[in-house]
Amino acid sequence: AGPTNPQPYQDAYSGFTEYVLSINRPQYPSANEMYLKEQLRSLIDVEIVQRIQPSARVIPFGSLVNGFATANSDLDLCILDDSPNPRYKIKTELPEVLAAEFERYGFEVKLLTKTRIPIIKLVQGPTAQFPLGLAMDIGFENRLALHNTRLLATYSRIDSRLREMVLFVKHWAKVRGINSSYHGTLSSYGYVLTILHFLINVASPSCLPNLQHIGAQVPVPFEELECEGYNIWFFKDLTNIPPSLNRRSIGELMAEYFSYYAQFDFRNMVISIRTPGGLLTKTSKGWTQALDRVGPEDQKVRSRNFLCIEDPFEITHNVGRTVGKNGLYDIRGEYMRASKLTRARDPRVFRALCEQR
Ligand code: 3AT
Ligand code: MG
Repeated sequence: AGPTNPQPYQDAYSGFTEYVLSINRPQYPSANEMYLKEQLRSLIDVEIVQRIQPSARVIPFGSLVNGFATANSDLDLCILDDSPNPRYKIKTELPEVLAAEFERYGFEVKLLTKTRIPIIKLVQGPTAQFPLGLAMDIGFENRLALHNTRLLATYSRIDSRLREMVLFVKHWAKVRGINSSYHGTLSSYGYVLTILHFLINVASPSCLPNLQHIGAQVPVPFEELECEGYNIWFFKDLTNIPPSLNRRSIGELMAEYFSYYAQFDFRNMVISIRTPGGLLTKTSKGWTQALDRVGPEDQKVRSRNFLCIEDPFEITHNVGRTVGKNGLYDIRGEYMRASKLTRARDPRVFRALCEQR
């Protein structure tokens, strides 16, 4: 069953809600696109990966599964292997073997080994099925990503306003040039966490419960409790979650979201959706300076702490670590601009919100 939101929302921001939905509607992926992407995943799984490494499997994660996909969004895949003696070692040997194999299949291939986990980036040129081409990210043994995908998917099933806010913020951040972890700003995943913090802790009454804090801790199997040493438990019984008392429109929530982050204390605070209240200080996390560590290939990996968003499970990981000083300046600037434009409540003014920068 999809999300249920009982009554129509209050309508003070109806013009802005209409604008948000008019931006989102053309971006909803069609059922056909989702079907074709699943077929491609299956082909990669069965024909390519399992032929090379029979014990491996290819699992989708990210927006394709969490409900936040847009038309033409990339395909995030994860390769897992539970075998105690696999043909190729999954993190050190398999990536190279597979990269060569994907090239034989005509994909444009880039293998990244200096990242936290090895990643293969595949690009397929325009085809009849994907006229705009298709980008894929394939990670190896990225198990925590499967769990955070599930957490996001569960939140998106509780309240349909979350998905609309995510699609709009993703679009806004893309056209305003602040949605690229490769260029010193924030990934879509980071933006989703900012929205979750807002809906759980800031909106009043709150729109979403904190799934990592509600519900009796009834005995659950170990796989639901821990992954790679991190606590991954969250409340999954959606039938026991009452609808939110917050009936604000999508437009009003969006306006509140922008104004909250326009004033947010990025200098001192850490966004933490697992924590009651949703905030921690940088000092309490020890996230006060840039941290250099040595990566898997002896290269220096820099984690900056200008903008801090704690991963809901991997709590030592700052999802915003890619954001540099200029990136934070741009992101803050865009939040302030958005807040000002939406406050005008005049379509001639707020239409500028998603103008290409
Ligand atoms: P797009 O439609 O691709 O923009 P998306 O929802 O697929 O949005 P991302 O591509 O940013 O989101 O991320 C896909 C998944 O990858 C989400 C999360 O499981 C993982 N991920 C992305 N960025 C990070 C990060 N900085 N830290 C940890 N996990 C991340
Ligand atoms: Mg993605």
